[in-house]
This record gives sequence, C-alpha cells and structure tokens, in this order.
Amino acid sequence: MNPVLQVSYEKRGVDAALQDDSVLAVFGFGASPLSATEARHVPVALAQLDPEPVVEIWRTSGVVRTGSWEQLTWARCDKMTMGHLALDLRLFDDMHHASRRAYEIVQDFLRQSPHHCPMKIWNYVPGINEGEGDEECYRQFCVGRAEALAADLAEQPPMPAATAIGAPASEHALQIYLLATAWPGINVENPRQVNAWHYPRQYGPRSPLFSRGTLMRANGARQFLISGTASVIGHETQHDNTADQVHESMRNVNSLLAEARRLLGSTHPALGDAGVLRVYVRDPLEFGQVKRVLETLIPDDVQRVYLQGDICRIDLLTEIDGIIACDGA
Ligand code: 3EB
Repeated sequence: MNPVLQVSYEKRGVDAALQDDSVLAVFGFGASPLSATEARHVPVALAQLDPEPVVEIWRTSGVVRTGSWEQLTWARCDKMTMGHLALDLRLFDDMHHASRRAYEIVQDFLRQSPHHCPMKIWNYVPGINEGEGDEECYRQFCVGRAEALAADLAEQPPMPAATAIGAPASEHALQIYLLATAWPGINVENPRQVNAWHYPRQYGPRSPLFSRGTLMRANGARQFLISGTASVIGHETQHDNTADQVHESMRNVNSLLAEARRLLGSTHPALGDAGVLRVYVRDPLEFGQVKRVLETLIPDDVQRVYLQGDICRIDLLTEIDGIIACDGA
C-alpha cells in the first residue's frame, strides 16, 4: 500500500504547486508565515541553504477541503489534516504568552477535528536563543506549551513527534503547523536519549513535550515521523563542532529507525525507504561541510533540504528531522 502522505521537494513555484487539487500543503522557504496566500500554503521563514530553491509538497488522495479555526487554517483529506497557525508576536507581551495561546488554539482545534490525534508538530520560534537562563525564548516557549497542554492532561493523546527551531529574530510570527489523523500513532523513544519530558531542571522550568518519533498508520500503510534529532546522548549535548554533531545526529536517527523496526517486528523503516529529511544548520558557513558529511551517511535517493535555523540549545549546531515510509507494513 502506498503511503497516504507523499512528501517531496520539487523545483517549482508555490503558486504552480497549489494549482494541483491533490496537494494538501506547499511549504516555501525564506518567507514570513504571515504571507500565506491560502490554507494550503505554509511559508516558512527559514532560508534555504541549497542554491537551487525548492518547495516541499504534501500530496494525498481524495478531495482536499480547507477552512479556519480562530487564527489557525487547515486543509484536510479523508485521512489526515494539516493545520497551520502563525501568531503575530507584536500582539503578545512575550513568548510565554504567545506560545500558551498558540497551543490553546491547537488543542481547541484538534478537539473538534475529525482528525484529533497530532502525529507531528513543527514549531518555528523567532530569536529562539535570545534571553538569558530561564528567560531564554525557547525555554519560555516550552513553559507556554506545557501550561496549555496541562490544562486538559486527562484527555491527552500520546505525545506527537516535534521539531522546534529558531526563525530569524526579525520574523514577527510564531509559527506552528501540524499533521493529525483520526487514530493515535505509536510513540517511539530513542534508547540512546533521555525522554524529552524527563529532561532535568537545568534545561528549563518546563520540559519539552514531544516523542522522538511517531509511527503513523493510515490506509494500511505506515510512515515514520522523526522529531528534530540532534547531537544529544542521555540529555547532554555532545561535540563542539558541526561535523561530529552531524554524525551523532545521524546515529540518533538510525537508533530511532532501529527502535521503530523493533516495535513493528519489521525490517522497515530504514533510511533507504522513500522519505525526506530536513537538515537545519545554525551557521550558514558550515553548510558545505554538513552536506559533504551527510552525503557519506545517507543514500542518494533520500530527498533532503538544508535550512538555516538556530537550534533550541545554544551549543547545538545542527538538527535533522524527516518523514520515512515503512515499506510493506
Ligand atoms: C533535543 O534533542 C533537541 O521542544 O519540541 C527537538 C525536537 C528538540 C523538538 C521541542 C526540541 C523539540 O533535545 C531539542
């Protein structure tokens, strides 16, 4: 069975991609989330590092409907929903309050959606490393998220996979987008890492709330949604250079894939399976090196895009996320 969600990077314009009725979402890079032209259009502020611009396209089968809920816009087919929220930070006192409001909207939206189980949530946070200690923007983002989620903990579905990356400090929007389905996925944790919600106090007042990966099943086919994966063992950052951090991040990705195979009792998912990776690089000058290292670690047919993004801990230099098909599941 083909995966329900087909993800690809294509050298097309956003408008051309949106002409196609089977398209659930089109992600353009280097543009403010506040510039979306319709519900299926998700501009991401992070700039692409590859010289040739691409768009990320999510395709499904069947009729795509669109609508809005508070400031969130959504597009859905019969099997899944893409929801997109861009909150203008100029309307909020601080990141803590913006994040809490954003996650209240996301929770309210999911509760009434036919697809109420979040599989993965992407968070792009302007100036993520600004502020000292517990005032750091990322830590305040985590506090707001935890407060909104704690409000109805009793009805929490399993935690989604997530990515939280810094957008340029000049960007005005806190951006969150998500993929949701009607049934919960299977959470996958990384045996090499402490579960994120058990991180010790030193990383902030409230732990980040996400699973390391989620196995999504729709229409008989499985796909593995990998959270932002960095050079962390246990809970500690490893290595002070980008090349070694790329190697460690890929060891974590491979460890997650192995854990997913163990849970499924299957030989998939594996890196050679159809899929895409997004690679976030803090320092654009390191792009060439990151690319060279990854070319030695990843099969050529795994599509990937390189984006300039700050990682949520100041000592993390790179992070990788992705969506991988679980052939034959
Ligand atoms: C780490 O391993 C990296 O706060 O939602 C990765 C993915 C990270 C998601 C989040 C944070 C988040 O701790 C940090």
